[in-house]
Amino acid sequence: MSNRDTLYSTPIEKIGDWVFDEKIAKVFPDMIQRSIPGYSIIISMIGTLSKSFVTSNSNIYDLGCSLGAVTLSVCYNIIASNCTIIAVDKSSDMIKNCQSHIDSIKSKNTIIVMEADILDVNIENASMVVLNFTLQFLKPSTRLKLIKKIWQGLNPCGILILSEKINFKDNKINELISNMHYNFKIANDYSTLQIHQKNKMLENVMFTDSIKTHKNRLKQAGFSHVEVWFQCFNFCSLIALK
Ligand code: GEK
Repeated sequence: MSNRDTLYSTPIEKIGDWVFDEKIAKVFPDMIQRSIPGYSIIISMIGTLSKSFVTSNSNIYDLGCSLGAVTLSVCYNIIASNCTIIAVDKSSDMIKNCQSHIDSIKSKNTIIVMEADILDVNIENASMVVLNFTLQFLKPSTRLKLIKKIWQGLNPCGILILSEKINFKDNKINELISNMHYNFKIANDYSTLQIHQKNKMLENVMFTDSIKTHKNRLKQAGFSHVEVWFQCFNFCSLIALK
């Protein structure tokens, strides 16, 4: 049972930057469900995609795995045999909790949980790589290099799934869709104060791109086929095929 996210519901005197620490790890499943429209659909569809794309004797990477939701979805759905799922996160609190989830399940495939910066991880023999709401937390100047590394580490016909919060160049649309997301969080029982304080904390930590920027970067890195397969408000998920 996930703990209810009541963080930042009282006024904070000095608002600092967002950190993926123990407090966040404890409430993470509830927080992400109530904050990202379509999160559970994306998680279950990644599992479905793994049935078609994961090949036997290959690696699957869950980059920025948090508590391992993608890893578990893939693990339960893979049809191929002798696969290794590598779940990576640089937050030690996320990794601790992720490891204990993984330890509590039975898997016919190998799962490696790794505390590391995804910029430092080798990608090799991969049939599927997932960046589920992680790229947005990387410095924009490092993103192309990471996507190129993923492209190089993917086997022919391999897939990258990239889910992100996005922005829109049209200011009117950007405001309208941001309001739709705000109303989604209000409907999910977050207060105006919580939303405001969290947004402030994320200001120097999360930088969104437009769909066009994502597509151009994926193409520049070498991906031949790139498309959005899911979008709800200012959240989307893309597939990129090698
Ligand atoms: C899910 N994918 O539940 N290296 C490794 N990890 C990083 C890095 C980095 N450079 N930067 C950020 N992270 C998950 C949700 S959450 C999304 C991903 C969110 C990690 C960070 O520690 C955090 O756990 C995760 O990326 C982002 O499907 O909270 O909106």
